[in-house]
Amino acid sequence: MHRVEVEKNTLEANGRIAAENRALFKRLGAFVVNVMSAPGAGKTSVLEQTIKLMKENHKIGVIEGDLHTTIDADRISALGVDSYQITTGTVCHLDARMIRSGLQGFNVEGLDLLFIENVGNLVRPVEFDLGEDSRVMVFSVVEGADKPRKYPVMFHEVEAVLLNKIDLVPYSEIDLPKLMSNVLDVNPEARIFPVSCRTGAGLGRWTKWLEARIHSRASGGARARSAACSAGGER
Ligand SMILES: Nc1nc2c(ncn2[C@@H]2O[C@H](COP(=O)(O)OP(=O)(O)OP(=O)(O)O)[C@@H](O)[C@H]2O)c(=O)[nH]1
Ligand SMILES: [Mg+2]
Repeated sequence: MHRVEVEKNTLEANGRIAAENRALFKRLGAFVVNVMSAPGAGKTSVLEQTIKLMKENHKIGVIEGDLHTTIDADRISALGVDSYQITTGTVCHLDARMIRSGLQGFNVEGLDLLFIENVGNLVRPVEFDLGEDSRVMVFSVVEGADKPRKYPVMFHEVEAVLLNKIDLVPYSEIDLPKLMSNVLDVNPEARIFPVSCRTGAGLGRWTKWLEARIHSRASGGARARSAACSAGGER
């Protein structure tokens, strides 16, 4: 019971800081996308490909969340895009306070698109509002068509699901139509983008949607979020 209270207070405090972050991002004119997934699904690869397609027309920055290394931030910097690494130690998600602290070392002014790559984890990141405008997730199709039903929370809480690594479909048992229908069962409003960072397939549709989403910002905004995981979930 006590643990439930602590969790509730933590999420409430997080929500207050997230609201401040959101107001700041809005004032500075940056559209913010929180990119989440299980480890290794392809978040950084999707960001690399997205940056290549969008950097000519958008001033982009990336905040990277990782347990220990700066590997992902280095991959982004190699593309000539400013990146900032937040290392979380043992914590399997970013929270609004970490983003606020990160903003002291990372200048968002002048950016029109800021990606935040969350720590690889399929459960915990979704509970923490960061002040983003949009939440998207990357899912590696080879993990299986049943996963949206087994781990529904993140699929339910995002606007878009990138089904990555479709180049591997011919070599796996994966039933792509079944996977897509399972995503829609959990979240009927989800935009689904089958993509491959290896071949580039599907990425144009994704970036087109994202551009339209940036332009419709005024009428959109972040989805209401609920702490759908029970208190005391893994960290
Ligand atoms: N075949 C194939 N491999 C991919 C694709 N996208 C990413 N990968 C590979 O998948 C592995 C993980 O990709 P990352 O982009 O590092 O994944 P991530 O989600 O950022 O990983 P973490 O940040 O560690 O959670 C790498 O070896 C990539 O080369 C894809 O579309 N097809
Ligand atoms: Mg990564």
